[in-house]
Amino acid sequence: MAVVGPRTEERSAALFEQARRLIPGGVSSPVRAMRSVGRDHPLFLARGEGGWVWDADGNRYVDWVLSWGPLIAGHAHPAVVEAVREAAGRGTSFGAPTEIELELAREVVAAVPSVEQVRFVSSGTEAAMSAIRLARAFTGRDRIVKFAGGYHGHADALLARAGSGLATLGIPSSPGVPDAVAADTLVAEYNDLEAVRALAEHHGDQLAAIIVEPVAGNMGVVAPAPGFLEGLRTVCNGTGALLIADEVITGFRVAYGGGQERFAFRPDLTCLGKIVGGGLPAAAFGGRSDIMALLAPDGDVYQAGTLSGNPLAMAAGLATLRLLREPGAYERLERTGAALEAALGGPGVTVNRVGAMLTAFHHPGPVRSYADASAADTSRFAAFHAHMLERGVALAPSQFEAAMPSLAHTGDQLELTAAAAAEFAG
Ligand code: KE4
Repeated sequence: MAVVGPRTEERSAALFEQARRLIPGGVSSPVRAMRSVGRDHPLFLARGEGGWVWDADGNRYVDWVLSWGPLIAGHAHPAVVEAVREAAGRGTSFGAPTEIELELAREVVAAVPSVEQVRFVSSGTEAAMSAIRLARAFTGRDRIVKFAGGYHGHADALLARAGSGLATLGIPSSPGVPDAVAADTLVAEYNDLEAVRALAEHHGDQLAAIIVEPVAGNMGVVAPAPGFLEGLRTVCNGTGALLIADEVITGFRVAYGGGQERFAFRPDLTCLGKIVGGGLPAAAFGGRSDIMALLAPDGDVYQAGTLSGNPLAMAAGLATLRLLREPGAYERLERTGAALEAALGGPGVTVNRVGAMLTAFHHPGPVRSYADASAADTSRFAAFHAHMLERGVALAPSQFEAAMPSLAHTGDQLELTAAAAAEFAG
């Protein structure tokens, strides 16, 4: 349906009024509410194709959100849609092992350097929650270290000073998390290796794991400082804690083998999500076989899921990874990422980019930590976001999220984005 006449959001607004009576905040995930960019209602989206998305009023946008990362092949890629359609015709779920699940497990183990065994779950939250439980069981310890502005899903243990929606909404830590649980979660500043060493000095023999995004994506994009990831590996070796790489965003995005391939470090456990499910609900955690062996039914660490390894999600994930294995895929992602970086850059803007994930901070720069990111001008970002929407460009509705270039984005879409951003800069 093409938009005729002036741009309107009437249908989104009407749908939102209905939704908020039935769904808290009218959304199934807080960041979608678009509150931090000063809007009184979110956009209801209706259809996507490649790098384009249409809202319920028929407005078309270049989509740099792409469902927060899974759609690295773009919306409704024919190969992905056909794979899902074909799988659905054989049944949507069995609650039993399937050959297609084994096929994706084989692909993940082959792709991610440190993963010797992998288990599928239905969300990144489940992946991170399960990896933490496994690390606590393996080490017999309780304390974990996460990083301020790091987001690993909404499991109790991982919500202390988290990023993404909590940073967006200014929620320091969620109510409802028992003090006893929060007490075992230690928080350091991303890229501050000395702070981690100090925590290890004090808590070393109680430390089960350090969980880190190889490239921070939930404070906005902040790259690991030289030596930071290797330094965490050394701290873990010294204390007996496990290093967990949360590659839910970076997995298959910054390299086919994720951040651990791009930055050449070796975690003990890895969380995957988003791209591995190709836009359907699938995620995974994996790593050293001696650790994964503790999982039921072989071991006693319980973790389960009705829809884990869902065949449709496996099909979408396999089709997406197949597209990423095509020659030139990562060169194309790099080119598109660089072009978007140039398009969004400008006076008073610092663009942090690693491959096909980037954030344009409305901040003079540099932005190398959560403290730096938190000093960004979120009001100016909100004005920029609104300006770009008006001109048909959809950015993540938060300064503390990442833009997600894909294989589907075109030169025309980049030019549209650059022209709209240049107009804002004036
Ligand atoms: P999910 O439970 O949302 O599938 O994954 C949680 C998660 C874990 N680890 C990392 C590094 C993540 O980025 C995420 C989820 N990312 C957010 C956006 N940055 C999802 C968007 C939302 O919460 O609606």
